Amino acid sequence: MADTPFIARGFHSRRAPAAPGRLPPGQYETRDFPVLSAGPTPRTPLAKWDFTIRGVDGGKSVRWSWDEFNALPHETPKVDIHCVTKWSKFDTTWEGISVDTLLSAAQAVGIESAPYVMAFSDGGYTTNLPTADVTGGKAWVVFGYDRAPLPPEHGGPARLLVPHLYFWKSAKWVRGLQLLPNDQPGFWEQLGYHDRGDPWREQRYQGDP
Ligand SMILES: Nc1nc2c(c(=O)[nH]1)N[C@H]1C(S)=C(S)[C@@H](COP(=O)(O)O)O[C@H]1N2
Ligand SMILES: [Mo]
Repeated sequence: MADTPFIARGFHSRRAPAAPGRLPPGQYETRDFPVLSAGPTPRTPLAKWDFTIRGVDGGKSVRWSWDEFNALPHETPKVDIHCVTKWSKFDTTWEGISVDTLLSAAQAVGIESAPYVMAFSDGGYTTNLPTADVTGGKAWVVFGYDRAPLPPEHGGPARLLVPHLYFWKSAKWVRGLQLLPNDQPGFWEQLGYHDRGDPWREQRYQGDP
């Protein structure tokens, strides 16, 4: 973590305390990158990988092969991530495609926008999000981490990255987004986790504000 101007000179510790206001309530900073997976790590060969956005009606969809996906404009977000199990990791660096880019391409082929999305993954994991939480430069489908290909245990070949929400919303091994007219709970949300998962409001479980 970078030194910050808030820390008084002469205060020496091996790990600088988190910058004020940077750690959401109840979280601690870690420098490790823990692996949290509800099941085995799926291994889909890139030749069989694709990414699909499915419209609400079930009719129209748009699909990118691995090569087509990689040909979209890349972004390199540097963000803090927050797991509901209370670790936060600062300044993680990723490479991938903005969800804005993907949804614009979907609209360009006549797929109407919708208020909710369900991310779906190899292995059957799902997570639901309001479309407003994956647009406006807040979410990506990433295939690079720390200047290298995203390792399988962290969701490679590609995962969703929605850093402003708890990290369970960042579906690993993601294969697409289903657009939805109404909100529906995904995997952890059906098991009692909060529908939205804003770490700054400590929305961990159902019933939290
Ligand atoms: N497909 C899939 N995505 C997933 C999960 C999972 O079990 N399966 N776990 C979620 C949870 S609870 C967290 S905290 C993060 C963990 O990501 P990491 O293993 O890269 O730290 O992935 C999220 N995405
Ligand atoms: Mo998590």
